[in-house]
Amino acid sequence: MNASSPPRPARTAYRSVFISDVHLGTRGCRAEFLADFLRQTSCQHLFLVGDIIDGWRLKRSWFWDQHHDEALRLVLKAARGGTSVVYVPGNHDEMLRKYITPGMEVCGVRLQMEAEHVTADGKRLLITHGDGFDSVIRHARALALLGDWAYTAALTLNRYFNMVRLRLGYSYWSLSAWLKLQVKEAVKAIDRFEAALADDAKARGFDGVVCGHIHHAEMRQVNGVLYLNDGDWVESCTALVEHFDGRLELVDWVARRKLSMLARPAAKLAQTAALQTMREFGSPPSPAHSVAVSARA
Ligand SMILES: [Mn+2]
Repeated sequence: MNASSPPRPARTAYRSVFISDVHLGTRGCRAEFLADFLRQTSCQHLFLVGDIIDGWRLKRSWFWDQHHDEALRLVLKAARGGTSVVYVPGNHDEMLRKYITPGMEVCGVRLQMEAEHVTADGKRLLITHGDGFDSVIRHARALALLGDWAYTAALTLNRYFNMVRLRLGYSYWSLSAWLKLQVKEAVKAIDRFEAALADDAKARGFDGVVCGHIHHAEMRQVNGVLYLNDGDWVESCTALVEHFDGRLELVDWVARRKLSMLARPAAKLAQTAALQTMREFGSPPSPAHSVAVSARA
């Protein structure tokens, strides 16, 4: 046994993998989990369903570390290794849309405005990011994602808020009732988004639609077609996969690998410390980061 190379974990092979809303280039991106997923997965078809790279327009908040490098490197490695990789841009990487020409390919990755995929059991799927149907959502998305914890926090806040209101002579105003209404509206907005995409796919003769954009993984029949949302790698870490018999499945990588969304990667913390040191003492970055950068190619 070679002591220098650790044992490779067995890879799970799928016919197809669909991921979107990775938002590489932002702090919110869980690139370390995506890299872990990509390392342990192999597929014939990889679809990048938009919002993969973010921050083009917001240079000031651009964030990139070795995990972001690694995730991108693994995608390109898959393309080199024979996986058919198709990149359908979303609204956060829409600058790519301007450059798309028919048959365009960059580093083995095909760029397309939309894509089509036929599953092993013959289902014809339309692949699109989904931001074209934004008008039915408006500002509801963020509220839909308002979890229980935020709700509890809001209730506590509401108590203090009303103490101040009463002191100033105003009447009691229920934040919780307002929030409940907003969440209800947000859920309705997601329904509208799903229906709009499903109806469009149906009208164009598809059996289903694969999308992202709303960071809400879902797999269900909507108005007679399959609505498949592959989720995101920011708020959850999910992918849509197709098995070799055409069966579709949503993979929750955090649940499957028993990871914690609250944990920040050690390497990232180490790098932050290194940058801090650099700023204070003018010393070079940590060797770990230099290796990641030089391996970029
Ligand atoms: Mn989007």
